[in-house]
Amino acid sequence: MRNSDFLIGAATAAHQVEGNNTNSDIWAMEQMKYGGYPEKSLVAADHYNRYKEDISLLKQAGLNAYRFSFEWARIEPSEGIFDEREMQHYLDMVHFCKENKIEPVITLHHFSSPKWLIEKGGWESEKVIDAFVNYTRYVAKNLSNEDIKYICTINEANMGNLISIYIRQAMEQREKQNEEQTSIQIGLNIEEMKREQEEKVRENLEVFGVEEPAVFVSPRSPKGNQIIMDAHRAAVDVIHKMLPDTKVGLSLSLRDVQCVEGGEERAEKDWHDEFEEFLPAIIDDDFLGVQNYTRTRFGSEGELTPEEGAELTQMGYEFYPEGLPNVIRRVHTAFKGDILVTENGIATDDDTRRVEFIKRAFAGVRDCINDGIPVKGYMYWSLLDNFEWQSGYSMRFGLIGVDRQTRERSVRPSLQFLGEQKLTDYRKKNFAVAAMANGR
Ligand code: GCO
Repeated sequence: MRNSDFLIGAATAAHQVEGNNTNSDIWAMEQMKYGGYPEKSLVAADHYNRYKEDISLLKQAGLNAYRFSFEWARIEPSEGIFDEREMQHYLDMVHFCKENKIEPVITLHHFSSPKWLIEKGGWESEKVIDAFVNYTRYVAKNLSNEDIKYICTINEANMGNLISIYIRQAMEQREKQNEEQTSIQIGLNIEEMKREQEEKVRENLEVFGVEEPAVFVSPRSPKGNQIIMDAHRAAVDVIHKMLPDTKVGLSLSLRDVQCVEGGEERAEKDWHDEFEEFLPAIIDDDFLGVQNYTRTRFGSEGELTPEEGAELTQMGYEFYPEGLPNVIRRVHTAFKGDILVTENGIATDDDTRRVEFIKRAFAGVRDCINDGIPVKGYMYWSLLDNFEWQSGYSMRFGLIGVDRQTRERSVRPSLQFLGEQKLTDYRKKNFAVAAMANGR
């Protein structure tokens, strides 16, 4: 593959960078006492107004792709009412990318949903399927003249499944600890927890009209998982019909699942929950968006913490860029379509560690391609420092820093470094040059 065909880019998500996403569920939760968001997104990185500056910086550094999301809550702020001006905003972004020879990789849903969708039962209700199809149809109609190469329907379709598993594991852990406490203490805790739970329910009813809002990033039931997969499949059909030249897929959050002796079964189960459960819904897709940040290891007692002395990122993840090629190889054994790395990155204040991370991850991607795996692009997470959901603005993932007060951009060396990455294997190239010099 020539380098010009390969997408090297960076990713963002609307709610995390645009600012003032006021009709969305996450915005509503940010304003709540029990919504789970200690910090509000507010004006975020003001990318809504500054996207030209940001895409220009990406271009200047030599990148050729930009993955960003359309915000459903802006495009359809009330059910069935589409806002043409907001649609035009995203078309303007697409045009700006194209004018600058940047390939836009569009995500239709990246975690945040319109608030009205949650009031109707959210991602646990079958109504979401028709609602998502209507939104997709409207967007596809508007994209019909744009020659879009890639559309990702749903970002991290497996997220709710993973959250429910992590919560279950945490509760088991807590139960174990509780057994060691006295019964009086347990009594007090339970009283307090009950009161808090009641207040929470009251607040949810007030804001969303339901006791437990089923937002995209809440724990998912098996039925909810099926609904997400059905919504994806229905959207794929719509896009294939309306935009026959566009490749369609979704993305999954995939850790590099490893095991030490005794952890085989648990590791298998974890990979099933992250990937295999979703395979039937994606097996015929044009591509899969792979999103990887680290590895995880399982032993006989369950998930292991990183080894003593291992380097950790701001997120507390083990610094492990080799996780990406490992995941790509594993995915490819079961999924034969194209692979796009739609997210891979590190939160750190030390940009030299970001450069090192990209260097090693990219080398791994290059090896996968040399081994014949159809990896079509690498998109670093993230172009900008942004709103990391419940961690607020404390995580710095950006190739470009954003001043919290002034929103001023500061380009980090890692942006340039990513723009300089080539697919050619340097060792092979040097060998070829040497061979030529020797007249062979
Ligand atoms: C996710 C989302 C992003 C995150 C990123 C860093 O993977 O959770 O796609 O919105 O910001 O992953 O945690």
